[in-house]
Amino acid sequence: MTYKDYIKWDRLPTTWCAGCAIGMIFKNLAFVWEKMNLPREELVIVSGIGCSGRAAGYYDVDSVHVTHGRAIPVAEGIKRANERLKVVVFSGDGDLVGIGGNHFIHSSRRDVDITVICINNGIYGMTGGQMAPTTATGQKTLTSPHGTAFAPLNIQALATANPRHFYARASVYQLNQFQSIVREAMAWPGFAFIEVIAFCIENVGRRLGFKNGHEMLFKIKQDYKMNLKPEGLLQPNELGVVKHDNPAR
Ligand SMILES: Cc1ncc(C[n+]2csc(CCOP(=O)(O)OP(=O)(O)O)c2C)c(N)n1
Ligand SMILES: [Mg+2]
Repeated sequence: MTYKDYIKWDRLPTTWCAGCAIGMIFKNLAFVWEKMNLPREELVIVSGIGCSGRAAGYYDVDSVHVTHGRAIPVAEGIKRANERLKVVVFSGDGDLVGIGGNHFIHSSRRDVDITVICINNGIYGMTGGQMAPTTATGQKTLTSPHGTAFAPLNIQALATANPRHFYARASVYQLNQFQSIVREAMAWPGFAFIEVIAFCIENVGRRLGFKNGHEMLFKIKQDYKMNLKPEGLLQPNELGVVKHDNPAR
């Protein structure tokens, strides 16, 4: 098996804009499955609606592209029906922690054994760049032309609220780290949530003065640092894994 076996090449080119972050994450995920030597028939991908949510249709494995916000409960249902499957959710921040936020907190509470990969570009990308619950305070968007006054949702706090948890923050720049986190998450026997810091050039970046996706990628490089052994939670600018396996914490 190579990473190429997990991708529907006849569906390419993808719908993603030139310079988009999603394709890099999409491809690196397939690299991980190649390293795991994971049989395609043991893998299921579930995506919701959004640019990130298009991934389900591009992987050459059993996949479901569900209604907006419902990727996590559908993934939970698949896993509960067939425990042998590796079930991976690949979707956006708006989908998973905006409209789907309630499912996120309850599936994590039930600690169902799935891996959730949340492409956090801090925006509703597909619909044109509207402010999302993840948009940084002060950021200008289509629907917050003077900068949003609100604080972004603290995903880490929600994901680590339960005694047993696995939360990781990765980025589209640090892709080797992303790969090792995915391996760890897929081996974790419980709900594993990976927030991948990404960007959207066409519907956010250009309004902010970025010339291309490359410039946004390097902004992530500057803004985020790895913390391989966090004591407690990650700082907002840190990437790493926060996990706790002992229910009697
Ligand atoms: C029930 C419902 N409400 C709203 C929409 C419109 N809609 C489509 S994609 C989207 C946001 C997607 O944002 P995100 O999940 O962050 O994905 P991105 O496009 O940024 O990758 C919205 C609000 C919809 N399709 N269905
Ligand atoms: Mg988004």
